[in-house]
Amino acid sequence: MHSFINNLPKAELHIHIEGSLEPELMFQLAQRNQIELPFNSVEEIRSAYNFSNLQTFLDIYYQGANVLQHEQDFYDMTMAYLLRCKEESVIHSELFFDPQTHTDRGIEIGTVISGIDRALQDAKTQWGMSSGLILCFLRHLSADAAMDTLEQALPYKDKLIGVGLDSSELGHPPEKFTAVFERALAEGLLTVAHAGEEGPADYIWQALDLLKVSRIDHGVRCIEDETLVQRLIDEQIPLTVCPQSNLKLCVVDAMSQHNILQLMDRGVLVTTNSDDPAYFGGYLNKNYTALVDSLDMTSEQAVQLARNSFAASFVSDDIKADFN
Ligand code: ES4
Ligand code: ZN
Repeated sequence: MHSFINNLPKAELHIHIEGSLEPELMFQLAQRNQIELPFNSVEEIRSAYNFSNLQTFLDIYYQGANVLQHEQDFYDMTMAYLLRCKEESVIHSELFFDPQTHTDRGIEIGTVISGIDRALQDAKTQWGMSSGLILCFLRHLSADAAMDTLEQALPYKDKLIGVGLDSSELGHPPEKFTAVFERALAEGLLTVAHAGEEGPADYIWQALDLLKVSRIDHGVRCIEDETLVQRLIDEQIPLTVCPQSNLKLCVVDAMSQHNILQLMDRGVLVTTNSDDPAYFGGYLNKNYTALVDSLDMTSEQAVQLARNSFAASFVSDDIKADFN
């Protein structure tokens, strides 16, 4: 079953590229750029990865991103992830990046986008892997800061497929970002948002109705609102679920209690994704095999998840037909 999953062609739709930065590369970049890390070894970094909720993770994740300084650093991080995709039969990926984590440290948005995009183009030419890039606004910062970030990114619009919303969910409802998402939509960008990870089902309603999102990232708390579940089914609104992330951030108490297969069996268009693989102990295949090991997922269900990943992707309909 594990090798079946490894060989199954898949798409990944919820991966924060800064969350793919492995401790080894983090250490290497810290030395290359003469950045002080509060850790003395790769082992020390790994042992700090024990989280009790989203915020305890975010604090350490933003700190890790400080080692990223130059275009080549963003390239190296992205290429490491893409090579992993190649090993795991991930043939299409839609990646998030957090520009404000870098621009707030004085790094040009163009440096960030160029480094990531150059790796994406190399993966396309070298092994035919397709991808898309989604700019995420940090929701713990202001709506004005998000609008300013969108404006800085517009000269690079041709390298983006959409915008998203991430970081600390509770206390930062989607409605805070209605104007900036309206602007992004007017610029021809698609929209997605993290909602219903730690936040209530109401944040999912807001993301759909105010931010006009095409997908919900996480969304597992939809289960608390039956009318909402019915809407997700009726409108086939995809959820990009991240099982291993939910376990590590204590969104679920045990993998055996995860609702992803229950939602899929009810007809919700769920997908499986890795979120921040360097921090949560595994890439995409690990997220599939965890469902086999803890939820007795069948090969038919694994195939359904893989099909869903292409159906929920932003590739054009004629390319989708090729994937099926
Ligand atoms: C994130 Cl798991 C998660 N949730 C919200 N924002 C994030 N940024 C990176 N990982
Ligand atoms: Zn996420």
